[in-house]
This record gives sequence, C-alpha cells and structure tokens, in this order.
Amino acid sequence: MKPLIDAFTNLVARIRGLNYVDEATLREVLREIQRILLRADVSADVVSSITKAIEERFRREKPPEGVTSKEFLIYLLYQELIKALGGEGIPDINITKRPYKLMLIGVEGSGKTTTAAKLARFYIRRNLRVGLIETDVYRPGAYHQLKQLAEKVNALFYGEEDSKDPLGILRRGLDFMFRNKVDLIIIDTAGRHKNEEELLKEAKAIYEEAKPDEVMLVIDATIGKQAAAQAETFMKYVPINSVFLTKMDSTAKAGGALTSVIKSGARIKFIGVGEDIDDIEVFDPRRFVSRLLGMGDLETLIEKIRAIEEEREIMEEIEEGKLNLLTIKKQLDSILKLGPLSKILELLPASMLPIQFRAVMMDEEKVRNAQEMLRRWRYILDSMTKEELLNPEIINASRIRRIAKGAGVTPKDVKELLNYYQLMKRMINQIKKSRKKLGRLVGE
Ligand SMILES: Nc1nc2c(ncn2[C@@H]2O[C@H](COP(=O)(O)OP(=O)(O)OP(=O)(O)O)[C@@H](O)[C@H]2O)c(=O)[nH]1
Ligand SMILES: [Mg+2]
Repeated sequence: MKPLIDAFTNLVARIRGLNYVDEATLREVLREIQRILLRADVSADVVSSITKAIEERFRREKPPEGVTSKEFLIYLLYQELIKALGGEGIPDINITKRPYKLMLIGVEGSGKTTTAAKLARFYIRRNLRVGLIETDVYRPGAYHQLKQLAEKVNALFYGEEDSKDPLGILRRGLDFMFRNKVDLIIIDTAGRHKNEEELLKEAKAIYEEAKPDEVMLVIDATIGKQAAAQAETFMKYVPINSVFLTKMDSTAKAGGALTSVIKSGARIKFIGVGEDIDDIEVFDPRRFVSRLLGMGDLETLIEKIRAIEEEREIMEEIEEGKLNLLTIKKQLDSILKLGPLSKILELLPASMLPIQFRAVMMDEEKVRNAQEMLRRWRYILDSMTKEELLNPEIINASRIRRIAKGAGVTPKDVKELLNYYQLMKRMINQIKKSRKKLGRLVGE
C-alpha cells in the first residue's frame, strides 16, 4: 500500500502547489490519477469511471464559496475514490445474536487462521467471549497453529489433533462452545486440498452442518483485481456475507483487490494490515481514502466543503417548502458536526438561526448554552417517530410527554423546539410571499 499512498500524496501536494487549474493541468492531473490507479491494479473500466466522474463534476459543478478550484479538485478526487470503494458507510460489525457463528473460508494461504485469531482478539476487546474451532485436517500443524493463537488472545479453543473428520470436529466443537456459553464462535476451515473443487465442496458441507450466521471469505489482496473472480467462484457454492482482505500492507495491488471485490457486490468488512494479531482494521472507505491522500491537514478542507454542501441541500429542501422536523434534524446534525457554535454561526445565513441566537452570538457563555440547547433538541428529535418528524402537526400533549420522557428532558423543552419549528415555518412562508410579490413587481 505504501507506493499507492506515496503516489497519491505526491499528486495532492502537486495540485496544492498549482496556481490554478487550467485545461492543461486538469488533463495532466486526470492522466496521473489514471496511471496511479492502473499501477495499483485497478481495472480499466473502474479507473475510467473514476476519472470521468471527477472530470465531469469539475467542469459542471462550481466550487462552494471560499473554496479554490484546486481544493475542489482534491475534494472531487477524495469523493470519487470513496464512491469507488463502496461509499461512506462503515460496515456493521456488531454481533447480532448469541452465540453468533462466523465461518471463515478461503484458498490456501489466504490468511484464514491468522485472521481467525485477529477477529477473536478484536471481539474479545469488545467484551465478548470468543471461541475458535479448527476444522482443518489437511495442513500439518493447523491444530497447533490455531491453538497457540487462541492461547495468545485468550479465546476458547476446540480442535482434534489426529482427526480426519472435519464435520465431526465441527459438531463436537460447536457443542463444546455452546456448553461454555461463548458469544462468538469462529470456525476456521482448510485451504489445502487436492483441487479447488474439493475445497469448495468441503466449504459447502461445513456450511450446511454449521449453519453459520455469517460466512466470511478471506482473500489475499496481493492477487489484485483477480479477487473478484475468486469471490464469485466461492459464491457459487456458499453464500458469502462478508469479505476479509488480508495482506493489504504487503502489496502494490491493494487498490485492484478492493475495487474489484466491491464491484462484485461483496461487502468488505475488515482488512488485514500486517502479520501481527493486532493488524486488523474495520474497512472504512472514508478513513482509507484519507490515508491514501495523506490527509491530516486536508481534513479541515473536506469538512468545510461537506458542511457547506449539506447546508445547501437543506436550504434547497426548505425552499421547496419541505420544511418539517426531519429538515431541522438534518440541520442540527450538520451544525453539531461542525464543532464550536461560535465559529459556525458566522457561516449560516442569519435567517436560519433561532431568534434567540442572533443576539447572543458574541457572548461565550450564552453560546455555550445555545450549544447545549441544540444538543437537547437533537435528543428530542431522536425520540420522535418518523411520522412525527414528517408531520409535526400531529404532536399533541400526550405525544409531547412521551417524547420528553424518551429524551430525558422536560415537556417545556419539547415545546420550545416545536415553537422554533413554527417560527421557521412562518418565516419561510413570509419570505416566499414577499418573493412572489417581488416577482410580480418585476413582471416575472
Ligand atoms: N503481511 C501480512 N501477512 C499476513 C496477513 N494475514 C496473514 N498473513 C500471513 O499469511 C500467511 C498465511 O496465513 P495463514 O493464516 O496460515 O493462512 P491460511 O489461509 O490459514 O492458510 P491454510 O490454512 O494453508 O489455508 C502467514 O504467513 C501469515 O502471517 C496480513 O494481513 N498481512
Ligand atoms: Mg489455516
């Protein structure tokens, strides 16, 4: 991954050093992005869709106020890379039931056994009781390999040293884990077989016997864009719920592995970034791209643009007359995300602010109180139903009491928020009316 990070960090530094982005530099930057991605083994069609999107958006969209064109170009690169990696969401790593059975499959040497231990440590740190079952009867030493790892991470272990019966081990192993009230059972399987067909058949048999809550395919990222084909082969035999990409640290092809797996429709949950047991990360496209682009100081820029865009979207909704409490909820989220209220109050149009804010903007303590109030409002909105958010008019006294209780505030607090909503609504109607009047005056 290092070469990829270096290449992108250099590119970003170069863009930032430009005076401004003219046609020739835009072309050059796009070509460089292509080169970097192709070198990372990203397939040509994915590369082209990334650079096309950047180019089109750069030509079509205007940078938000206060953002230079080169900053905007970096931002588009950031956004389109995230999109190619599956978007901004982070995978859900919660264990949804107890015990939860997680089965690992993958070809020989992909990193299953190491990964089993990494996952065990990861969830033990989250206070779960974790058990490891070794069903690999082919690789010499597989039993000892996982047993030792289990001891290292303090997980329960079940295996049978001389058995040749994977399904028997599995049955007894599950039984052992149930009796020991384990929360998460991780089943390691064999990768070494006479041929691929045999491997897949055994994976299927173990799947049918274990009835796992999740099948996680372990793929070695060093195979680059071929990862998708591997995932698809496995999917023909066993439903794959998630993917663990290993050896991200030791390959220049990480980009290809990631994008191809994502394009195949499989969900990447974790990545392995080293041989050590702690070298595991939840796959978070945003964080990943930030690292690629050598962010740090770029983060402020990205946050700034995102906040401005969000505000713009909310304003558009409001202008379309779609004001409801959901709009206000979104608005509060974007405000709270931005941090200190005093700073961002300057960013917002005064008409968007609750009356009581405008006068107090300069007074620090009052600003703190206002921030507290916003937080309170956020809790209140959280304890409303979707219906209430969309149709605030239905909120009567008994609903107010329920909402207040759920949010841990007083009914008066809820009423305060509802008053603010009514006030905004009146203001918007007034603005609309006066616009119409103005429209008639100028003969629109
Ligand atoms: N650099 C690096 N090495 C890894 C990572 N994950 C696993 N490995 C190494 O990959 C090699 C194979 O790992 P195993 O866990 O034994 O792979 P396996 O899939 O269980 O192999 P079989 O049981 O033969 O199918 C070991 O040397 C691991 O240390 C990773 O994220 N980064
Ligand atoms: Mg193994």
